[in-house]
Amino acid sequence: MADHDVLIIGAGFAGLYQLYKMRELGFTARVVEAGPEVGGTWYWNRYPGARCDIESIEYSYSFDPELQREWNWTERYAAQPEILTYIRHVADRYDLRRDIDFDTRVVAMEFDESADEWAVTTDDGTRTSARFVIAATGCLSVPTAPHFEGLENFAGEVLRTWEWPLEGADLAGKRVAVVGTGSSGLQTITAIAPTVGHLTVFQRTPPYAVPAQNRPIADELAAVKERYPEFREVSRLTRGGAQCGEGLAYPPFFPDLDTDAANAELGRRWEGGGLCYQQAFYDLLLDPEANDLAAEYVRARIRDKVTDPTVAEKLTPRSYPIGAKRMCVDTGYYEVYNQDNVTLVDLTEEPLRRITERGIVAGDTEHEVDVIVLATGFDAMTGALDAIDIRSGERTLRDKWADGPRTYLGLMSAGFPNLFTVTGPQSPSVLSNMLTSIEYHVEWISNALEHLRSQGLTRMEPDPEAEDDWVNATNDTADLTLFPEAASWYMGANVPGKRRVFLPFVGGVGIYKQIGDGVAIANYHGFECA
Ligand code: FAD
Ligand code: N01
Repeated sequence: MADHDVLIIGAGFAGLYQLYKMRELGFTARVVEAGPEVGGTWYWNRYPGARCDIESIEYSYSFDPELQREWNWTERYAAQPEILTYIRHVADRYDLRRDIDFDTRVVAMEFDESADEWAVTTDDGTRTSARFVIAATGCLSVPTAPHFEGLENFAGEVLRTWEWPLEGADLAGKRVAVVGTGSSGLQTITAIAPTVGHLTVFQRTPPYAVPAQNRPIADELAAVKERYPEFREVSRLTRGGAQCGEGLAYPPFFPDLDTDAANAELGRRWEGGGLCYQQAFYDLLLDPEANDLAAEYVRARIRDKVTDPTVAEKLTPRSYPIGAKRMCVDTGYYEVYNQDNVTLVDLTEEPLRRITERGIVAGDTEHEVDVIVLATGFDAMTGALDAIDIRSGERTLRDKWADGPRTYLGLMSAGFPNLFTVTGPQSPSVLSNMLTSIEYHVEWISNALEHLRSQGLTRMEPDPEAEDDWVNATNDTADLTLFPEAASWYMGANVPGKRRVFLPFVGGVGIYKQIGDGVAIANYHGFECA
């Protein structure tokens, strides 16, 4: 008999809700969390300026009507401390901590065919067993941490956005370098530029950033609270798991608009703020012409904002379609480059050669700094699972996924019974409001476990054919889009040696829900249950 019905790995948004559901259904469950606190992403990423890019009204749990009625978000896009406070509140409100082992990392798991259970080993050498394991390990929880020659010789301080010091960092008056201009770099740069002595930004690929138009949201929140349950129902059926203020209405198709109307739509989205800019045209990531116009609109805004035309040009993305890498949401990012104390180094012109005791050498120039901030990103979607030695029979999951992940619905992988992944690869996950996708997966998995129990069954795994079909469907649909044209983390392109495969399911949250619901209703079609 296994020690637990369910072992959950990770105590971020996903793991906490999964624990709540398991308890509600009467399963014995234990959570193992590598960190010392709940929060996952929002515990680790404490860098200055960290905040969400999905509106707080939507980037929060919906499972408890009282929780969403009582909680008051202060801003349209909540900052990291507020989100972490919220997650801690959730952990305390439902008394979740008593079933969590903190500071404990799962390092290995082996499936026991004779007992239909997993033997799980943690980094303190403890072994435990569970009938089911649910990996709530996060899509962006393992840094790539690229090797920079000489980093160990640097005499100053090295900070990493993904494990910012708990006590914070005093950067006032210092010479600071930031390497990386994705969302983490961009938020850090914007937040620290006013107070550092000198800021040198090392940019390899410029992002497309749209204004957040962040603001207090007391009135908006009160209005949504009046109809929160219906509001959430709508979000679950949208493409991105959030509404962009427009419910289920489809964005216009680009060919239906003349150039003036298309530009007006882009202007409206730009003024509205946030990632909803990508919703300007339904086919923005399908039609190269639509994409070019949307990209050009942003390029023109960069030229408006940045006074030095040479710097503006360096900041202008031209090498990939807009939206094909995760867009950034900014609050004064481009304006930072008008400050006298900020220098931009374009690494495509002056490659980063090495790090010395004094600073960073790019091209022929040594940039002397006191602090280096690395904002270089994550081994997305598969990194946390690859980091665990997951074995079933003769195979490891790592080997099975060497040429790209293979899953059915992003929930399970054939040959690895009783192992579920929350927001796993080939599910909408990172292309959506993650809270919508997390809740959907947690509820789907919970219903599946209840189904097995009600039938007296102990084992579930995908039928290999159903898995093949899903893998082909996810790859084929991604190939219809412009996503594969960018060297993005969506494609695994930011990790040397990682197979380039589009990792999430591109078909949208609403369609995915209909497929997932249909599979469950059809007696878990495509799964073998025994
Ligand atoms: P995580 O929050 O990543 O939690 C996973 C947990 O698992 C971690 O605490 C980790 O320590 C633990 N873990 C991993 N492996 C092991 C192991 N082997 N043993 C034990 N523990 C393990 N998404 C959005 O939709 N909107 C946003 O605005 C947004 N902003 C983001 C901002 C940042 C800075 C980052 C990095 C990501 C952002 N995301 C956003 C994505 C974000 O990761 C998800 O929204 C969400 O927080 C993920 O929750 P999770 O519980 O699935 O994973
Ligand atoms: O990581 P990234 P991130 N030398 O991979 C550069 C979410 N998130 O942590 O583009 C020099 O986007 C790299 O350059 P290039 C969100 O989903 C959300 O910023 O590969 N540079 C890039 O500029 C996001 O997409 C928020 O050429 C190197 C940067 O480092 C995801 O997390 C905030 C390099 C990495 O950017 C990841 O974001 C933060 C090298 N060797 C995160 N290696 C919100 O706003 C990498 N780079 C909600």
